[in-house]
Amino acid sequence: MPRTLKIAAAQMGAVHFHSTRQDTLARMIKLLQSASTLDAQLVLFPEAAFTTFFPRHLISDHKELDSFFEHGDDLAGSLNTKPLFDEAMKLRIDISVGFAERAADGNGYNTSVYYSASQRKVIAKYRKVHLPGTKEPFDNPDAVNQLEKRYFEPGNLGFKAFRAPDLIPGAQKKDASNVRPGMGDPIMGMMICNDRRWVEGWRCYGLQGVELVLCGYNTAGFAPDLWGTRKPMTPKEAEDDAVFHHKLVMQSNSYMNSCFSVSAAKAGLEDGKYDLIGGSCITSPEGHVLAEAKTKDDEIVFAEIDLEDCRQGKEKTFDFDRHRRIDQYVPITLQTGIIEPELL
Ligand code: CDT
Repeated sequence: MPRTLKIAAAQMGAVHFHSTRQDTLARMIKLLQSASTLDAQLVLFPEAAFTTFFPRHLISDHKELDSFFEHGDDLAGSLNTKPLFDEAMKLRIDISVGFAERAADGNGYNTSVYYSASQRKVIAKYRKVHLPGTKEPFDNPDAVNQLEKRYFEPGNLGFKAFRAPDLIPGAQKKDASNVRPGMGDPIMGMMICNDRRWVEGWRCYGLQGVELVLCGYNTAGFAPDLWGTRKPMTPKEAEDDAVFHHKLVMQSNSYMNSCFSVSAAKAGLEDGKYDLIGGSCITSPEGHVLAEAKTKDDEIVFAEIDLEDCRQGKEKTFDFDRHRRIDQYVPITLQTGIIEPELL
């Protein structure tokens, strides 16, 4: 039985250090409205969508730093962000959106939430596990910094898949007779930017039968102090490579976990000098790109997908239950860094 879903990535162009919250929010609402003209049921916004990607800046003033964070637990009810959720409710579109979270205990997290329009509430929350970059800025004053380890704690909510209700008519519920895999409400998982490069998170979701992975990102096009680039590399070559690697991980991990994925970039030239890649895309369980961004500006990337297409991979090539050999994977959870074999 087909289980179709109309999904969209809301790619955002540059958001500058001094862009106002109101302007950025207005752009997000406009994107949501244009996704609505395509009958999108779910729209994904980028990582840290409401502001510029502030971790590239060393900000020592507490008040200034805090202005980039959302406070309190109720994103859908907070003044800065509420209009986006109100619009989603009005248009009956589920949204997933990334933001900097200041938790009640004072810790910062790089977070995303999933808001169900039919439930009128946030039904799932994820905190970014893999924080790239450094705690201290580089000595080189021209370097692009990525101070996520300074501003955020590593996510502590795990990779917890969840079901999104009321998107698929006739989806099987808990109390149904004859319950079968692949007949219920869509199974989704969130990750944020750098997480997409790590197979472990994908596999955690794969092991929960994930059907759609949502990933917002801010990826520098040219940051030689951060990226392990081949040298010499022009900014254009580095950016092409960064887009290639982005799509590579979305396509290959979708394939290996028999799921769709949608990714949404914050792109473009921020503050006239920080270049972020575009490349927002939707990929299939066979690893194909179904739709992708053509610009580095505000743009909707849309596809109609059939979650039923996840079944053949989950039941054949990647039938985990029949083919995985966990006794042979021990180092994966016992070891972080590399331990080379002894020298000959
Ligand atoms: N935002 C984010 O996680 N960006 C990283 C840049 C990596 S820099 C070492 C990314 O993986 O795209």
